[in-house]
Amino acid sequence: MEKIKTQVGIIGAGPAGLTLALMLHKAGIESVIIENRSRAYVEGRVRAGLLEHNTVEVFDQLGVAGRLHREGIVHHGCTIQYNGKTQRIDFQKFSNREVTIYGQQEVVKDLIDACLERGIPIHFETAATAVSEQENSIAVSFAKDKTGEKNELECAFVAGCDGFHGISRKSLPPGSYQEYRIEYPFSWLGILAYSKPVYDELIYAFHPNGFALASMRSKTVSRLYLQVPNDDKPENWTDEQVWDELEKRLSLQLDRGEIFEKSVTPMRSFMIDNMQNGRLFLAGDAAHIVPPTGAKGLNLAVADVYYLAEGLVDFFQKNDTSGLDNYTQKCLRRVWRVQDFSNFMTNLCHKTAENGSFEQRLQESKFDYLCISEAYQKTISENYVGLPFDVFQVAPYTA
Ligand code: FAS
Ligand code: PHB
Repeated sequence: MEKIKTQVGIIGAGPAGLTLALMLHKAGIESVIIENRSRAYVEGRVRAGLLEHNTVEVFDQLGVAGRLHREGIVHHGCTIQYNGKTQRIDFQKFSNREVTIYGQQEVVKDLIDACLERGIPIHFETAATAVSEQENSIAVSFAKDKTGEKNELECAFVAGCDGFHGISRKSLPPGSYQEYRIEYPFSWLGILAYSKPVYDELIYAFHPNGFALASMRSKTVSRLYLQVPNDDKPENWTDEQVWDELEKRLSLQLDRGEIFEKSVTPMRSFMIDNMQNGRLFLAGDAAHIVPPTGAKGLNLAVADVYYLAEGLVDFFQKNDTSGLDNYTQKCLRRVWRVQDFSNFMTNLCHKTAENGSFEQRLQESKFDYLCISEAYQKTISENYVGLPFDVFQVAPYTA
């Protein structure tokens, strides 16, 4: 049996776990990351693509944003389109903050490189199997190979950054949290293509056939999505059908390059209202999932670990537990805000009711108001680019 000791054990080498390890390292706090997939697998997983202003600032402070600034694409606005009519949301005018287009797999590569360069151990292909509180510590049991040999990581604290399907949320005591969940009646068919984006900024488009999103990864690679039924599969769509439907919904002629990645992602809102127990703290998708319409999943994971790192540093440097005691409360105010914004953007842009129905006409009226109201545009702008971390420091609203 292998026994490792460290100050903070981190389960998961996704954006949450990797960013937390680097934040702790910056404060001289040791951590060890346990990751059940291979390095190649986690670096190759195609997922998010948009970084909020806060996230880029965090990566700047960690000294891991060099390639991001060289290869990322800064956007000062986006377009929301309804049945072909467009309204630009001007981030510069309303928020004076920006977003950066930079694929999650590139983020993960940069963070893993930085962790390894700085001597932070990452155990790949190592599955955490259980978390158990000890008298003055907490332990993560892990399986390193198929022998099923029981190994242990003993720590002062564990960060459960193991995503929606990980073991951390399941390690919280039954009844210690309430679940909130919306399963949307549609999914996203996403493609990556060697295709020059024929638009400068992202386009979120409602069309009677359904939603489409035009994004990008570089000046030669496009990232595009279509709303599809939940039981749809990538193999149900030829490349030509994908391009035809995208052009119809976006009212655009696209550069029909080679499609090299096609996948279907279900849409859900999920969260729990307690993100900690004893020495275990959850962060990122382990505690919440948002529909990607608001481009928030990765960014919310970074916000969680920003607050968790603050609490852990205060503990180790000043023996002050207040940040850890209030961790859930601090995270949840932002989680609720992000859940609401992601749900709002999803309902604003997706086909959720029959054309001509009362619901669809109300949706159309929202877009009509968006076109005439700078207040509405500012609301979308400040949520989309990401509210500053300290904005929630004021006492929370209590009914
Ligand atoms: P992650 O899921 O990224 O990382 C968790 C890690 O823990 C994984 O590497 C996993 O292998 C590991 N793990 C799990 N169980 C373990 C165990 N028992 N032991 C050890 N390791 C374990 N967000 C957006 O903002 N925009 C998007 O367009 C978008 N598209 C998405 C598409 C898909 C298909 C998915 C699944 C998610 C998408 N997301 C998107 C959300 C996504 O980006 C997440 O929010 C982000 O990866 C969250 O990061 P983490 O919390 O670190 O979780
Ligand atoms: C992406 O580029 O993958 C992306 C951008 C914005 C979103 C969702 C996905 O809202």
